[in-house]
Amino acid sequence: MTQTQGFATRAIHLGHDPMEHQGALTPPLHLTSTFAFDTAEAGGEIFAGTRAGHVYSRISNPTLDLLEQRVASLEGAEAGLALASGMGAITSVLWTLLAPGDEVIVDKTLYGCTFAFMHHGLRKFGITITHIDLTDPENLAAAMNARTRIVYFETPANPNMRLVDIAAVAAIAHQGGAQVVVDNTYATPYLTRPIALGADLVVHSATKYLGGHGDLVAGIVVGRAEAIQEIRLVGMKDMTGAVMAPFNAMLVMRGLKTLALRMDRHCASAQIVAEWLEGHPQVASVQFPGLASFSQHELAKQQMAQPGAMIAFELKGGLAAGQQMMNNLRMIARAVSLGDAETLIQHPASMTHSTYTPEERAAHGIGDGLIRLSVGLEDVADILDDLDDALGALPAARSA
Ligand code: 4LM
Repeated sequence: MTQTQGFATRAIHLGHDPMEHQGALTPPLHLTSTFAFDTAEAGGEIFAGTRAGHVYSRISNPTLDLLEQRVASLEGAEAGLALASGMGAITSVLWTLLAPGDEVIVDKTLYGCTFAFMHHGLRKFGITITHIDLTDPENLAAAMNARTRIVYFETPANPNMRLVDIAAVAAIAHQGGAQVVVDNTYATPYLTRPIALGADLVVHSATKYLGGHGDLVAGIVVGRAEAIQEIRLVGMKDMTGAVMAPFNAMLVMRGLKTLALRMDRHCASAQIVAEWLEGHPQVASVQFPGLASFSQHELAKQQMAQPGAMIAFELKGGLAAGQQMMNNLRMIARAVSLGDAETLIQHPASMTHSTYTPEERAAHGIGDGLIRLSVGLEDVADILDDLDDALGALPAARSA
């Protein structure tokens, strides 16, 4: 298996030769906490890092190892590390890289728990969190200073779909000596590969598209081998302990096999749904990178192979109409998370982003009336039908 093979091929085959495993086509699941050493001396050498081998599954495990190789390859990175959750990945990375007195510069909008970790976690330990509008990379040049260690952002951002120009931001961050960490959960490596654009580390909630079936919680970080080893041995092993369970690694690998296929369908359906929503009389605005009306449509075309499958929209009737519409739905699930086969809808202000105060939400561009839709893999006609009935039953539509 070589890196020159295609994305889907590597997602299915990379790193596993059935003939090395008694012909087992599916990689074995290593359900073991610990690993026996041939001799006491060999154990000591594995601990010291002078001999290859596994010690204990809070540090490494062959099943996780394969998943790490596959995601690293798909992201175009040297190495990967599998963690218990997206938050496990984010916290392990930042605890490893930061010290009191350091500064992290972040975009205005972040997933609610990432925002909470930075504001309520890192800040308690003397780390400065500075939000700037990274949609204009020039703002970074003005904000960088000697204490800036990390520039961190999501693109597209959860929940309001802001995009950040990874190459432009990475160039400025590196000039100032900072590392760039990108949360690529929304785009997946099938749509965007931040490492090739200059990012140092890429984090994922593998709970979402990588797993793809809504049956697990998992995280991944990829980057240069040396940096990943440090995050493994410092952040994950000794600080968070947030290791992924081998069974979940197995499920994420099953999900990866269809990532390309699923993303094609997710994206095609989301384009149809976004255009349909934009034309609906009850809808005030739609944020979706694939719409010509999207303010960063050009950047989306340049940086994303396809526009993704997350849509943010507001109704003319605001929050009350949004909640009523959500309650009217029959098939689309009222649920947080994203990237599942099922279409999911949620209200960020009262759900995923309730970790922000109302004032913070206002300052960070998260509208109270904003509704977030994760377009699933059902027949798109059924998704539209459900939305049409739910919107059509709203009072203003009836009187119109
Ligand atoms: C949600 N999101 O939005 P774990 N990074 C991004 C995310 O959207 C999330 C995480 C990290 C949602 C969960 C309820 C961009 C999560 C955190 O949930 O720890 O795997 O990932 O609905």
